[in-house]
Amino acid sequence: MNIRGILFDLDGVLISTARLHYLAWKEVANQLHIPFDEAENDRLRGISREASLEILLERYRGPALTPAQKKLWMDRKNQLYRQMLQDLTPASVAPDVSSALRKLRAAGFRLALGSSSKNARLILARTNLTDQFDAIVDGTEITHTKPDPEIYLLAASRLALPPSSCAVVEDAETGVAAAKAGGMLSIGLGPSAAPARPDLQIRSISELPDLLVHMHP
Ligand code: B16
Ligand code: MG
Repeated sequence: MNIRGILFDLDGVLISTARLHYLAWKEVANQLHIPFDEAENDRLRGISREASLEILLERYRGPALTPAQKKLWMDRKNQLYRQMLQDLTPASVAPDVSSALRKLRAAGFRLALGSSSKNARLILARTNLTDQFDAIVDGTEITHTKPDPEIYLLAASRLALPPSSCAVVEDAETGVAAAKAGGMLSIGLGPSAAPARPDLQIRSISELPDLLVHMHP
């Protein structure tokens, strides 16, 4: 198998922002008297802000919310989340993430980011990761979110590579499904990705270089 490009998810793969998303949604859930815990939060991985609110509202028992009210709650969540992102620094990038990116670049792979988050560029800037990527696609550039393959197809095309020459690294079921639908090699990181049956499963990003290096032509 010839793999030339690696397409990375952001939240939950390169940076531990899943916990920050959880804390922000938890605040909204509390205010709306919706039961919400970290297990339920796993359903929001890789899902857009709009779709995340709809999942949260499955257990909402108050009067129906208008579209304008939904927008206010999404804005509230995003405001809380962005406040938390202010604490990110280059030190927020785990050493095994930096090391894996460095080794993969040295091995000749082209690297791209494919994040559903509209905050992805802010996160990359605060953590000094922007320059690590040959291409970046975020939630502001796509019409259909994961599990639709749009984000990864766009990332592959920005690397000027066919999907079959790319591997996707994902922590979410929706992201693995997007990779499969796009015709890329899917690599699941951690237990939340496993139910989508990725082509390869890893427990830590430190396993990536050894796994992929022999696939480079
Ligand atoms: P925002 P990823 C996703 O990012 C997150 O996993 C998901 O929890 C979040 O709701 C989504 O981004 C949208 O994020 O509200 O910041 O636009 O995993 O695709 O990097
Ligand atoms: Mg993710």
